[in-house]
Amino acid sequence: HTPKYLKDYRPPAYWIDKIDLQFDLADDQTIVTSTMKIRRNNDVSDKLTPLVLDCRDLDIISVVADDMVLCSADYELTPETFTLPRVPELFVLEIKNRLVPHNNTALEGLYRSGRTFCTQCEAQGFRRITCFPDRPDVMTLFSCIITAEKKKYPVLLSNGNPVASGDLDNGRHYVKWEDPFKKPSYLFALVAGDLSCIEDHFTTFSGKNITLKIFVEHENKDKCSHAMKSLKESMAWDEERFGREYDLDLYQIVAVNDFNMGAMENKGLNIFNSKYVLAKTETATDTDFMNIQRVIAHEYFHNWTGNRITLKNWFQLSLKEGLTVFRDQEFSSDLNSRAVQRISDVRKLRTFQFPEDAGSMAHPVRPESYIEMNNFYTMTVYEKGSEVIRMMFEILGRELFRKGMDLYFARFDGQAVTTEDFVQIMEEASGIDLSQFRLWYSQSGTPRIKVKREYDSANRTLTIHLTQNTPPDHNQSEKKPLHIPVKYGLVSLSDSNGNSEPSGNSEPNGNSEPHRNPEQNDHILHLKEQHQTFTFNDIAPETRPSLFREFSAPVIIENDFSAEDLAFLMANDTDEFNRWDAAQQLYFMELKRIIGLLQDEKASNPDKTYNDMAPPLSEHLVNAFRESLCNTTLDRALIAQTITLPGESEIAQQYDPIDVDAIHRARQIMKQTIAEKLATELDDIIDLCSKADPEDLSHEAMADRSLKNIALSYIGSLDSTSSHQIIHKHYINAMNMTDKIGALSILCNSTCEESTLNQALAQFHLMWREDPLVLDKWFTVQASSTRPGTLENIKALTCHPDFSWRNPNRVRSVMSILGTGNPYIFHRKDGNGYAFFAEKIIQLDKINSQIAARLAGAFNHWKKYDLQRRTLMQQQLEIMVNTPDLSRDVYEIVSKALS
Ligand code: HT7
Ligand code: ZN
Repeated sequence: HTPKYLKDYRPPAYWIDKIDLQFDLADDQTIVTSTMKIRRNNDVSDKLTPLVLDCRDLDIISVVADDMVLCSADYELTPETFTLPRVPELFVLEIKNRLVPHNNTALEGLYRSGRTFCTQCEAQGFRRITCFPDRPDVMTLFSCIITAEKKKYPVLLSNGNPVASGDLDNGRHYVKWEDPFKKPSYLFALVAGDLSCIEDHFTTFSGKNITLKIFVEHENKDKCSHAMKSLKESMAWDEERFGREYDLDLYQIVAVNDFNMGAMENKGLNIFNSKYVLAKTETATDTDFMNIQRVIAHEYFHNWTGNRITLKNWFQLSLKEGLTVFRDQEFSSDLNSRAVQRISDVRKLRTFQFPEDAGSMAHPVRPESYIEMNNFYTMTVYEKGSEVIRMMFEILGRELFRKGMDLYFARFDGQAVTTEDFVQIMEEASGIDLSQFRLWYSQSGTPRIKVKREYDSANRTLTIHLTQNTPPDHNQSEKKPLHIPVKYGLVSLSDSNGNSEPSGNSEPNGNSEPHRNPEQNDHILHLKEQHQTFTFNDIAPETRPSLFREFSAPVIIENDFSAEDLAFLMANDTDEFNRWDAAQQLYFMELKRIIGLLQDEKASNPDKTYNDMAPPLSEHLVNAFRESLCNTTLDRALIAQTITLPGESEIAQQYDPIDVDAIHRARQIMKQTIAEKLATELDDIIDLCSKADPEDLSHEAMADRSLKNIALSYIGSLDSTSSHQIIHKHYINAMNMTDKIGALSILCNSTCEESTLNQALAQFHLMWREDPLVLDKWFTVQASSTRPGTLENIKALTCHPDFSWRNPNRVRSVMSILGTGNPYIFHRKDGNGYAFFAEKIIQLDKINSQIAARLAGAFNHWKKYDLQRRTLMQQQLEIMVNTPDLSRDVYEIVSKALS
């Protein structure tokens, strides 16, 4: 399990100019024949340089070099490499090997999902198919002939264009595919099965007609229209916003049920987790519809940012992922509500990336080492990577950023490049110095920004002191100050546009002008030093600064606002994101106060449980909440976001040690008190928002449903039969999946009678047991419950006939929910949550180590808990790390957690 280091990167010793693949598929085995045109890279190799190809547990049948049959003594085969000690400068190598796809439970390489054959090659799955330099900087022309029994596998797909097809003996047939674009092996794909196809067309801006095809199981043919619509929207948007046109005549998407991640951008043949393709309002929620639009777009955008321009090595992963996430976020913002999109993206960043950046797996956006590459498809690479691109967008401004992107596409098309190449292009296009900014790629951790205000009433000046500090970690013991763009406005009742120019000094010594480039966006302060001061002149008293508007940098902001300041900003800030954020800060402030009261009471009465305590909620919070809830001028989707309390994991980040039970109880008290005090207002909102057509997917209809369901969750938090009856009635009357699963989830978290809940769950199961994606939801709502007995129920769910350890969606629907979505149950004080979880990780590791490693991340923050929990988690980590034959994937996560 030795690490690979960025500093050890060397260009490849040999190039593969062309590879012709043949797959002979059968139920019991697949024979792969690969014919490669190999050329020495004379820049780095000579005739003594051996040819080393990657492979993983391959069963080699024959090897032929330039028509010479080789015997096993002519080459060296280890579980991970195939080596020819001496090779000519140019030659042809043919390797034949045998695969058994139905035994491939890792879902990497060639495997079966139900009756369909499919592949997953990113990051290093191609080496499980055949011997090859399986690295992204080896770009090759691919052709692929697939042969299979025609009746069972009428559809045979690969990348590029079909160039030949026909019938063979014994009921078999073949299709030959050629991809005209050179690509790295991670973008290779093959699919064979009995699938339905939905077809449409898109005409590009130069008038090219592109055929669009989505392949699904026959019974899902009626669930593809939203995915197709999203694909056409993505193609139009990329032309409009980035000038990018599609380059093949055919774009194919295949949906499969067994998939380790969300989707894969293989050239011309995207393979998707069916969760991100299939939807109709009866079976999919509004969130599912939004996610499908986003993921379809993300994979489509990779055609330029990832496929045409790819990676020099895997350390550069954020070059394609951070940039493509930025592009998909902008797409969703342009097509839907920008403010709601930003809020949801920031929530994701704060809930998942911030803790990752403060834990044992913390790494820079461009990591310097890895043991298992699959472990580095992280929130940091994707989400923080996107924030880094977004900051460049803010610093350069829209036009210069676009100029930089145009130059990037023109300069690097067809090449494998680095994040450094990207930053250099942005500098070249804009003339802006990004030397300090580059630190965002190499330094891990979330910067904390302290804000202090001073108002001088005699001179009417407002001075803002900003101090940045990034805590040291195992990546760097000392952190340097970063270049942080602070988008701002000043909010007062007299100046409601929220804009004012800073004057005075930004330098710590106080004698130079603020950094301002005329080409740059207005209203940005550039924080570059550890401490900087900005002074604004002619400022009315009672003016509040609105800083980091639209969350202009991925930082933790510690400001000096009072509850009154926050309520003011919540009501008056012109920046919709910051209005929402003011509400979140107000909730945090109050939650912290209640948690403190609970802990104090417990300290003086150790026998009491938190459930017996109920400190009162402050009046100002209820009032601010009422104002947001009843603001008839606001977008209802924004109201829904504003009245959503921070989750328990987000609250936990503010504590060391984390008091799981106090956090749970404080949030519960807040929810119940609001529900009691604002019952009438909540009821009115529920009525008002219940009128949307259940099939309507407009922003307004979705907004109504989101507000109704969050309002219902407040009602459902009350411990009264009448409130449970209201929720149950909504469950019964629900006419789409958003409302159905919304109500069922509230019931699962309520104190309603066991029989009411069981009846609802049984009815739901009976109705949907044939639909795997809906059944996942049934598992999820139960695993998310905080009712007593949930852990025992989760254990039972993993033994349910519909549960399978071989299906990642099903595993996630129970286990990921327990490990990351249900801290109150996972962190049960008796340690049973930990013991169960570790035992299942060890078992799952043998089936699918990638998914097992993801689950193991639930232990990454064990050092932040009380001594008893810490000890119990450490014990489980030690059991896991000492398990014989542990995979590289799980080993990396667990050993790093323990170190
Ligand atoms: N680029 C894709 C990554 C991916 C992946 C990585 C490891 C193992 C399985 C995988 N499936 C897909 C997804 C994306 O970011 O678009
Ligand atoms: Zn991606």
